[in-house]
Amino acid sequence: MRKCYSLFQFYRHCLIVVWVGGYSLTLHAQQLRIDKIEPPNWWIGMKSDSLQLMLYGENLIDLKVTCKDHNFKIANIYLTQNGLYAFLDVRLGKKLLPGDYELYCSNRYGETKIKYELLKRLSEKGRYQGFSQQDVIYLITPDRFADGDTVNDNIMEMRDKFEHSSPLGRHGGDIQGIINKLDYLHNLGITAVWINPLIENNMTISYHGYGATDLYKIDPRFGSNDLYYKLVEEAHNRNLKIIMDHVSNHIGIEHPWMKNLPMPDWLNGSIDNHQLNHHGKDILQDIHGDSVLARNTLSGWFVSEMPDLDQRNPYVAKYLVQNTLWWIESSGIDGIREDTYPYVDQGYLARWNNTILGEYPKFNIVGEVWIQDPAFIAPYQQGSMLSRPRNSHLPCVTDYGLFNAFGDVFFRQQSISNIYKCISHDFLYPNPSNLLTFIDNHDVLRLIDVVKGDIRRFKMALQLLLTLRGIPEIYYGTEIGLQGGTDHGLIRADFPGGFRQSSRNAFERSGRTVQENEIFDFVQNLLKLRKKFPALMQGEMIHLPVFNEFYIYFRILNGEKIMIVVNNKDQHRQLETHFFAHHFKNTRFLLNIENNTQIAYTPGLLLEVDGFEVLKYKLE
Ligand SMILES: [Ca+2]
Ligand SMILES: [Ca+2]
Repeated sequence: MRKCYSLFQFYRHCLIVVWVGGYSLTLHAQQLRIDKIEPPNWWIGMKSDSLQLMLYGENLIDLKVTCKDHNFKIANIYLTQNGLYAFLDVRLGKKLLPGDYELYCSNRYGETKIKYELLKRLSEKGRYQGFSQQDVIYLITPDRFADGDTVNDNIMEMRDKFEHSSPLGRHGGDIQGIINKLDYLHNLGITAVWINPLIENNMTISYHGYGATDLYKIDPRFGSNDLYYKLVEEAHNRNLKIIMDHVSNHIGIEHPWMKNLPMPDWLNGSIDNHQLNHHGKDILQDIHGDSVLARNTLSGWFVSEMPDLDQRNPYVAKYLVQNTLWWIESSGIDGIREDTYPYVDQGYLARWNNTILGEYPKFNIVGEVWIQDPAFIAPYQQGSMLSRPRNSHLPCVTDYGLFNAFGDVFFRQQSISNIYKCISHDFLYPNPSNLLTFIDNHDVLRLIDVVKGDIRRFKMALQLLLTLRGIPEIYYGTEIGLQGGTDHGLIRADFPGGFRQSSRNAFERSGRTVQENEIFDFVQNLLKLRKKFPALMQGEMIHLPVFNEFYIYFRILNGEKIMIVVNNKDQHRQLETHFFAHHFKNTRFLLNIENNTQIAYTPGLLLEVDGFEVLKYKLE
């Protein structure tokens, strides 16, 4: 594996090991000690010349830090009262070169030297690419997708042991497992992979990754930082993009900060005295909303195991911004999915987005806004006239409005006009093309369970997802109709064949059931159709009001016009086309893009549509 690393990555790995060793000093009581610096390195030539280093140690009271190179200028030092942390404001001069910079630290408890590394930035080519409607995103819960390295299944000194039989236990999936399946994903037709958080979660019941205990380290159960960089490189080699799942809102309660908080206002509240969150997200936009309850959504702890960071503290904000830039620059990822977006201080997030997009203009960020009404989601998108603060700078939001409409149609079996109504609210969004659309994900019922096993409606839902506007996301396993359950641990079921405990290998045709192969082929073909007919991905969308449970819409791009007809009834029917005949001006025939058959167009054409069928015609 290691031989696949770039020389640069290998070189950097060696240096970090040496330097961490360089920090160690003989330990005596009441001695100055510096254990760790974050960020662990930085780069020459970033947009901003300011860098804030967080030093962890002991007896840092009255610490003085100097650097002989005046281009590495330490402009300010902030020391915390407990003597355990120091924040250095550094100004990086234009003449700085990549290399090691020696920082001389001293106070009444002693003196020590530490080294800090500034790296040369890598070429942007093929990195930080962003994601768009031209992509199809595949969402992976890494503990449950594939175990590529059984040696890391249990790490002795870490909480949360390997417990494959338990739905809430760790199942052993990891980064190597994902690398091993990149060819499978490429073959399926996926173009981007969003992976639930991979950073260290030394917590109990934290296989999901949302309780960070080290914001600069990949969890050893998943691999290492270097293996993550390799994943991004291997994905890029296959024209697959990588989207990182990021959390600004909270950390895990076992984070070392919790034993000695850097500052009293590092968190909203404390372990002993904090509010639990009432999750009232609508209140945040409601002009009649109760301000105390609104404050609770922003400052209450998401759950009691997840301390809420106070991003209004400028040191917390700077830490999080730099941490995010560090991961992007280190790895070359293409986008971020930002967790629990409405729960975070919005002023901070606007600056966070703006800084990231200023550094990486092609990058894309999607905020998880789990509210069902588009009127309450839209204000979070960049350029909204409704947002507070005025510009969020957030390009993309999760389309929980459409998700809810899908639920109305496919779970609650209501009229398909719910989807029409939802999409007709797109005028609220500054950019409806940059919505992340989905029917299932790691938090909600799997699609096969939504449609209660009805394959025709399962296929209908996927066809809508993959031909309506937006950036579609497919949850791992949905491409074979994987079943889940109502419980989180079951929704995030093992992909069959990803684990040594699996009784069959559904990554391969021979290991799939007849129905699974039927669904796999169906999804693969749909993804091929999107590539063959770009109008399906990025065309202008025109839709007609639903009548008699027919939903008809067009995707139009550069003269390519595709008509999609959805029959939301369990019966074969004829569709009269005369009332939208204006769409067939100059149309000679309708080409069925799925089976390549043609129908000659004549005014008053009747189209034959099977029960729960979705027809896709190119107008020629
Ligand atoms: Ca493993
Ligand atoms: Ca919060």
